[in-house]
Amino acid sequence: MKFGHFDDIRREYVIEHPDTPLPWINYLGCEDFFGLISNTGGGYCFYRDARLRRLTRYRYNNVPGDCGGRYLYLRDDDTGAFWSPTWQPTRTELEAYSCRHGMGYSIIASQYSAIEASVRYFVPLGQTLEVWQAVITNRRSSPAQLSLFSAIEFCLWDALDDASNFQRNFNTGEVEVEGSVIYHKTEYRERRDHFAYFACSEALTGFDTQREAFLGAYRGWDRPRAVEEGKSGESIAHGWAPIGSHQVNLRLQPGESRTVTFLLGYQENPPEQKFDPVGSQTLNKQSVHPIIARYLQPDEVEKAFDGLQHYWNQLLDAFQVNTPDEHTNRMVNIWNAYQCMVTFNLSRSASYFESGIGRGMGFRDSNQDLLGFVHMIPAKARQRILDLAATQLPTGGAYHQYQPLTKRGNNDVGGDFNDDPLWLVLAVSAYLKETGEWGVLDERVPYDNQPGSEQPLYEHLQRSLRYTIDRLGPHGLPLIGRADWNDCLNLNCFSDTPGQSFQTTTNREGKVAESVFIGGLFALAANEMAALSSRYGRRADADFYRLSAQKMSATVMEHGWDGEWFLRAYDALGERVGSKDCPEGQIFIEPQGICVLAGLGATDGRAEKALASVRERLATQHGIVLLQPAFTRYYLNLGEISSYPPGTKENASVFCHTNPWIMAAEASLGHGDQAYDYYMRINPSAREAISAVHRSEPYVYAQTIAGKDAPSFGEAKNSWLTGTAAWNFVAITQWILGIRPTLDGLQIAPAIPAAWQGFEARRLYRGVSYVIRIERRGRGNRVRLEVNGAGVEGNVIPIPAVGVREVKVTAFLL
Ligand code: BGC
Ligand code: IFM
Repeated sequence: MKFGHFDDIRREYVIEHPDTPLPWINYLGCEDFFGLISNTGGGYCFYRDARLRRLTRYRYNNVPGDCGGRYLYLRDDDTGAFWSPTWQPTRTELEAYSCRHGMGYSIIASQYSAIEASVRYFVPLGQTLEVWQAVITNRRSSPAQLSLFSAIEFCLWDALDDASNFQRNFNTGEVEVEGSVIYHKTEYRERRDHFAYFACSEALTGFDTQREAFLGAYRGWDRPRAVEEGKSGESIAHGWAPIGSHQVNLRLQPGESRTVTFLLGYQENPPEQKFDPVGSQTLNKQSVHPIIARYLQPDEVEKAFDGLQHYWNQLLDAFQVNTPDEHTNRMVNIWNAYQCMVTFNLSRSASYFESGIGRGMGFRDSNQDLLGFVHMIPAKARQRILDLAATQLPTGGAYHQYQPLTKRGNNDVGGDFNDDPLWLVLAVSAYLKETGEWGVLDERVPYDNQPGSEQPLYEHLQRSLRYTIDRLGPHGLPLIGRADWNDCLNLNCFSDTPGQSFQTTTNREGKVAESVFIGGLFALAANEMAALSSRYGRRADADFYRLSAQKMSATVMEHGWDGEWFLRAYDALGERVGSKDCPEGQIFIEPQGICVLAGLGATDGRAEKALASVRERLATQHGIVLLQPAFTRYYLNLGEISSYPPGTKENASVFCHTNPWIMAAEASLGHGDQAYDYYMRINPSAREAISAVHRSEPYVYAQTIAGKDAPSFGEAKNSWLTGTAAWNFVAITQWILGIRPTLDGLQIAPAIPAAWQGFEARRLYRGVSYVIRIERRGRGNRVRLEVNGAGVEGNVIPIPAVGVREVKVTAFLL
């Protein structure tokens, strides 16, 4: 069953039923002001930091679900009937409903009692406000007398405190109302720093700012007293729960439309004002008057909307393909790239699964996310790299997370995730392959943000690799530390309290756990570093890293091979993890993907064998599960991974982030059909037809799909903020379609399905527009390139200065 359809021309997903299995959301904003918006108007917004500058309140575990958002109510003043044009919160059965989620905007339209309403929500570029533009049309044959009410609930800024510190917070709330603008000024006495405003384009019939006055005691958002009675309470909040609600009367003739605009914004005062202890307590309202006046004008709203569309078109146009498959096209051209940008903006902070108060920016996550957006925003990717490197520790290790507002590393979840530093090497390598901007390696960056500790980025990368080399275990494999990519594989834990075991890193008998996965990752990163070093004029370093990669590869082949696949690890007692000898968890996906990608087993058939084992043991119709057999009980020596029920999360779900490693590995061996088959199994658009099973949004990837051991096999969870976005983009564009940036130019090495005769792509690369046409001519394992009509040796297009390059590729593929 489907709940909507894709509109690829408008780059939108159109939801046709409000009661989707889960709220299907979108993101507003792409700079400093962000909003999450569901298909029924739910969600919240914040300025930069979802925890510390939360404008509106949202209750994750609310009943009914997804209640709290950007609400409008229409009331027929002749009959007293009222409804919500976004369906929530009244959930009145509508005559028509659609929600168009687009690139940075959502439009929710509906009809009830022959009154049509369409509300467009977006954040203008360069502004810290969201626009809700409502167009109300009377489709009746008689005049309609309507009241339109708005309603939002303010959050008292720090979302964690807001949800817990009631003894204080029930006293602090303050507002001001001036004309059609409601100001939220809680905290202003103390900080004189920031405030929020909620403006309306019309003269008001009434307003409310105190929640209980608007709702009525013991009522919910579905039946506010003010709406039921058609009369606002003119309430001014003193403490308790400040809200913003406008009431506007509309008399519409048959066929007549009216546009009513609301602005919900954030304003920050200049530093002089906030740090002056005896400064004025007067709200700096005049600072936002011009902004409000501007965006209440429909032509300004239109201009801003056009600007937003132009911004997204430009980003997405950096890479467009036309393949024989519509699911591939729309994911590559639109949604996968869009999701990569959302992970750039939000990291893992705020989604319908991440509360916005829990997590900062992950070191590992942000480095990997970069692989998916570097081609769209190279300059911002560069800054991200420098920010990340500045949190690196002098040992080469990393804080696992840092705070977006301060850009400082934090120890909230502890450290010692021993894979962390290696991802920085892969991120920088991806940046250099994309841009060729070698100057970045000379940038002086501090360690742990400590002034005076600055060293060139190149040295940071060296320390990243050194970190692994300095931490090898009994088999010569890298020590895993607290965990590697798999946060829940906690092998150094022998606490006797199962619930706490993953927090300890003690080991017994002098043995410490080792990770085969980090071995593979190190080989991959060290080879990348060797390539960077030699082009950077450091020949001796290049030799060292090449040798280090070879040594590590040999160690993995000797101690990390289990006969039919790569082992996962050795636990702290030196026992094999991910081996045929284990009672459960005999094979894990991660080392199969990363080791093959690092070139391990390429010449002796072991890479082929490892991938064949994945096919036989891990692949399912809903994707490749993380391990088999799933853990059916808790294992003290494995930690959190075995705390999950079988088939969920790290315990044998289809952990989507890892699937593209296998796709890329298959493609690297020339197995186009197999790589593409895996790609399609988790492609959200291809799964749209089974939305009742998949349940999450069909336009973005989710972190997991329940594995075959789970009762809900096939159900996706934790959509949007996941490394799955970046890695799938890499797998399809660089490995299957084979358009791969390298240090020497764009390489064309497709591994496409046998049924495809070819495809076309447009790729902006180092300022040059490439128009690439690939045609399959026969079997083999090579391509012939013609660039602007002239034949070129090999499969890498030499880098020209500027211009347009027509590239004809004749492919002879397996
Ligand atoms: C979760 C893991 C997740 C990790 C992220 C853990 O608490 O259970 O699934 O990967 O947090 O850091
Ligand atoms: O690798 C991690 C990631 O950093 C956070 N989410 C889960 C992944 C696997 O544990």
